[in-house]
Formats: sequence, structure tokens, C-alpha cells
Amino acid sequence: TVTTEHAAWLPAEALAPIGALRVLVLGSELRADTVRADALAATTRWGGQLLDDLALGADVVLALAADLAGGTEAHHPAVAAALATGRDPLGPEGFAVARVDGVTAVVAGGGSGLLYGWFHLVRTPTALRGSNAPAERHEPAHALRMLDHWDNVSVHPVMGQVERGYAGASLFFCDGKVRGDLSRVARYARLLAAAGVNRVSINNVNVGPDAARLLTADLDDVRRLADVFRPWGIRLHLSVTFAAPISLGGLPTADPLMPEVAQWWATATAAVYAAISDFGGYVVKADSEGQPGPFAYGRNHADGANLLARALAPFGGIVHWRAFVYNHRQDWRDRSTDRARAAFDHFAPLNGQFDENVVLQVKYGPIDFQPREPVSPVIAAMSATRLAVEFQVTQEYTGQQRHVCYLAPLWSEVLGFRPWGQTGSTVSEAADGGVVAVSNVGDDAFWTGHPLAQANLYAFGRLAWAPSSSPTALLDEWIGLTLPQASAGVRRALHSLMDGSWRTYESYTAPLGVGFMVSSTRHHYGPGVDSYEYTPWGTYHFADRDGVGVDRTRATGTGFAGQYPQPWRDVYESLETCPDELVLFFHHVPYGHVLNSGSTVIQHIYDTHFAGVERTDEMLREWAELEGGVPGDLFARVAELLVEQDRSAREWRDQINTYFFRKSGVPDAQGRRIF
Ligand code: GCW
Repeated sequence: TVTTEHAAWLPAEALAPIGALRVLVLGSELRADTVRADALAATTRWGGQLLDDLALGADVVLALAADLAGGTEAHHPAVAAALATGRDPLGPEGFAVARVDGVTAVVAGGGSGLLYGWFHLVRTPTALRGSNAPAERHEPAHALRMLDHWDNVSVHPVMGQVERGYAGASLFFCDGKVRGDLSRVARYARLLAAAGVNRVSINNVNVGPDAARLLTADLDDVRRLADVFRPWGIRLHLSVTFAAPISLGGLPTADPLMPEVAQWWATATAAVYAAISDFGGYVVKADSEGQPGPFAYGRNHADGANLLARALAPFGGIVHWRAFVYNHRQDWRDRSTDRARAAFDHFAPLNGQFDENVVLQVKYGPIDFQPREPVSPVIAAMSATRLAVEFQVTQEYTGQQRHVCYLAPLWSEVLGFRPWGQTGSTVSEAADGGVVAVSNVGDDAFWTGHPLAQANLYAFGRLAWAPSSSPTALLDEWIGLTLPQASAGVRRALHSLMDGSWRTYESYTAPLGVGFMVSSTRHHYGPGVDSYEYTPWGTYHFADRDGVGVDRTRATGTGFAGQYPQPWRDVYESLETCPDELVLFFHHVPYGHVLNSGSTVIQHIYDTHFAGVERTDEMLREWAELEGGVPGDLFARVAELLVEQDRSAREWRDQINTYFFRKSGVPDAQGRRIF
């Protein structure tokens, strides 16, 4: 077991290049102080110097644009070059960087921009050397880059301390309350700032009784957490229960249209802002999987969301209202109800009815964080509503941080998808309310259970900042920071192991867009082909002796394909044009159906499952060669987990292949062993 906390992507060595230089940080601002303290630690360690005057000959200058006005520093050639970028003033998180005559300058629009400029230099040591470099401007594509924690304040009897957490206990809560010692939270906040995350919601969207009290009685503890995040440019949010006026306020109702309910929220919210002036807002899971919501009062979700939005508005707060609303008490015999349709059916009619400080938070797919889903049609349906896309960094359905599964390629595909066709905007552009993800950290020494799962957290933040970044380049950044000593061979091996790992995971778990064949008894880990087939949860594959898949066409199925605008409504409707990887999501087809790839559905299932295990066998061998090339504790942890991944992939292969062989009676064309 590993007991020493791993430094993730900020080991001391990652700051060696900048730490060896003479650094000047100008500006009196909270986050400028943070940068100064970080620079002091780095320069003390690596032989550089933290200066307090430009006259002393700095190698690196970081300054706030506003503070430069009229000062002599503004005339320094590098500073002047950075200042001169762009026509528009830099936003509060933006910065410009330039290099002139051996000096690198960062000029920032605000304290957070200074912080991001600092970490830009840390991860781009080339910006600190060499000849003049033209000024570059950096601004985040999304103003809201948020992580949601599904941390329970008290340990939940079934879900444990962190719901769908695979990395130990909560960083925030212990023994039913906020931890006394928050020093590790400060290190977490620093890691998040270096990845570009600027909002954190600290508690589970399923709000238990202890968590509900964070809003009122335990507010002072929340304030302590907000104080730890603030110096790193991160604002704190809380998940709240819609029933709070009843459970905390003692009112007989939580009806969003009752004045006393609105009054209760207004008073409670004012108290939150009195304690935490930069509080971010509320996250709400309402009428979803048993959580209370407006439906109980015959009201709709705009009524519900606007109630909280109006309490938050005077203080500049936001309500993240989740669109994950569906009937989880379905009858599997009922073929007319389709869980994939639910979010659109509930929310599309409400487009335009949400207040301006409501962000509708939509999972990227219509079902639930599966390894492969089409992009949610809700994203194209809410043109007059602020919208955020929600990802799952925690690997609930993608190997639970026991399998290597680098998810940036999935997120990048979703963010770059064009819901209105090639001439329209991307999902990222449509997400004017930002990007949100469920965090994968805990008090594990490596933060994320699987050490390589750190790359997911890092890449999420970076994609939220710059959605068109290449996942491979981001992985390379993560490797460079996390393992500064890594040889070219180690880098290559890590890329080989991780770049394609999402598709490898898909290959042995979720063929052609049919998802949820996961074990229900083992909390979604491992295969369970029929685990959900006859349950109320609404996630079915409908396999029989003749075929498999869900008919979601307009012509003969649930009509889900019709929730998309053109061209997708037709692309998905037709078996000819539907992409292979989604065929079973949209169509029920015979096992002999020939895919665009030329293979049949049944042969594709066999082939990908055999190939998946061949690949995990290879991954084991590739990792074994890295012994000595990466730190020993990291080597050992990954080696141990790869054994489990390989075992689990084999279990998936054999159960899926055997299941479909027994159903279809079609033998494998290559005569491989199926049980
Ligand atoms: O994927 C499901 C998870 C639940 C989770 C829910 C949600 C927090 O299995 O654990 O609840 O999604 O997103 O609300």
C-alpha cells in the first residue's frame, strides 16, 4: 500500500525550469499573492529568486494589466509586447504572454488570469527560453469549468462516502462533518487551478439529511472550505434538496409558487452570501431517481429552477438545474416508454422559460454516461436556455478506476459534435453555461485510485478551457508534468497504453452503442448482460434469438430519432446512414445484419470482444517493460490494476460472446473458443 501522497501533475520537479529563474510578480490581489507564494516556493527550491522590483533584472514578469496603467513597468519591452496583444481588454481569467530580449512576460486581466498565466509557464517551459516569441493571448472558451463532487457528508449505507467514488473517502468530509484539517484540500485546489477548473460543488446531488444542513446550520464549515478554494480562483457551490423548506425550514410545503417558500429560499440564500460573498450557487437534482422536485406540486421544472434562481440572482449566483429526469419505475413490458426520450420530453417544451441565471445541466448522452451514446438531443433543443454539458470523470461505467480508460477522446468528440450539421455550431459552442463533470478524486494516495486516471481529471479541466485541444497533446502535457523525468520511451509507452484505451474499453463492454449490460449487483462493475433487462430502470437491449438493439426510429420504434434536428434525425433513422458505433442504440437488427464495416453484427460482437482481450494482454506486457522507468509505487499500483483489467476484460468477453452465441446460435467465423 502507498501511504505518501502523490503530487499528481505538480511534483516539485515540474516547477524546476521556472524555479531556476528570477521571477517578479506584480499586483496586490489575493490570487497574485497565491502566485507569489508558489513562485517563492519554486525559486527557493530550484535556485532562482523571487524579486520585488523590475530594476533587479527579472527573467519572468507576471503582472495584472490594471496595475500597469501609467507605471514604468508597462514600458518594459516584454511587458509592453504582452500588453499590446489583441484589441479587446483581457477578461478576468485571460492572460497574454510574450518573450522579448530574454524576458518572458505575462500580463493578466485579473487575479485568476495571473494564476492561469503562471501555470501556463509551468507546463510550457519552452516559453521561458530562447529568442523572442510573438505575444499570444489565452482566454478560456468557457467561463464556467466546474467539477461536481458526489461526496456524502456521512457514509451512506449502500453508496459509501463518495457515491460512484473509486478513490477512497471524501477529501472534504469525515465523521459526518467537514474535516478539521483542510490542507489536502488546498493541494487539491492548486491541482485544479493548474488544470483550469474554476468551480467546485462539494456534495452529492443526492442530498442526505446531513448534507442538507450545509446550507444552514453547518454553513460555517462550508465557509472554511470556500476560504481554501478562493486563493486558487475556485468558487464553491452546494447541492441542495428541493425539499429544504420542509426539512430544514419546517414549512408544510416546498411548492415553488408559494410565497412563503420563495421567502424561505431568499432568507437562506442571503445567509449563505453573508458567510461566503463569492458563493457560486446551487446544484439541483429534482424529480430524479427519488429526489424531491416540483412535480409533487403539479409545477414544472422552470417553476422549480426559477424559484432558486430568484433567490440567488441578487447576489450573482447561479442554479445548475440537472436535466437527468426520467421514470425509473418503468414496466419492462411497456414498449412505448423510452428512457432516452425523457430529458427532451421534459425540457424541450420549457425552452425560453428559464431565468437568465439558470444553467440547465445536461448529461452528454440521453441515457447515463455509457461508454458510447449519441449526443443528447436536449443540447440542440434549448437555444433560449443557458446550458452546460455534464461529463463523468469518475469512471462509473468506464472501468471504475480499475481499468485504464482515458476519456478525453470521448469528451473531445462530444464537444466537437455539430448538432445542427456541418455548418452549425459545435456542442461546445452551444454550451453557453459551461462544462461540468463529476470528479474522480478521493483521499487515495494517488488521488484517483488508478494513477493513470489522474490524466482524466487533468484533461477535463484543459478541455473545458480549450475544447479543441487534441486529447493526445493533453495526455502529453499530463505526462510531462506528472513524470518530468520520463524518457521518450516511457512517454511512447504511456501513449500506447492510454490514447486508445477508451475504444479498447468500449470493445469489450459495449458493442455498437448497446450499453448498460453491466452487473446490477456489483454496482455497475463487470458484465451483467441481462442485469437490467427486466428492471424498472428503462435500459434494455431486447436481445432475442433473431436480433438485438433498441428500435428508436420514428417509423417503427420509440421515435427518439425524431428528437434531433436535421441532418441527424434522418442520419440516425436510416439503417444505411446510422454510424456503426450507434446501430444498436437506434435500431433492432438481425444478427446477420451487415454493418458499413462489412462485418455482421454478431461477428462484430465476437471480433471486438476477442480483440479487446488481446489488447489488454498486450497492455500488461507493455507496462511490464516500464519497470524502473517510472516511480516504483506508481509502477506497482498500475501493474496490479492491469491484472484486474485483463481478468475483467476476459470475463466481459466470455459472458458477452457466450450470451450472444447462445441466443443466436451463430458460430464465430474464425472458430475461436466461445463457452
Ligand atoms: O449514473 C447515475 C448514478 C447515480 C447518480 C446518477 C445521477 C448521483 O448511478 O449514482 O446519482 O447517475 O447522475 O444523478
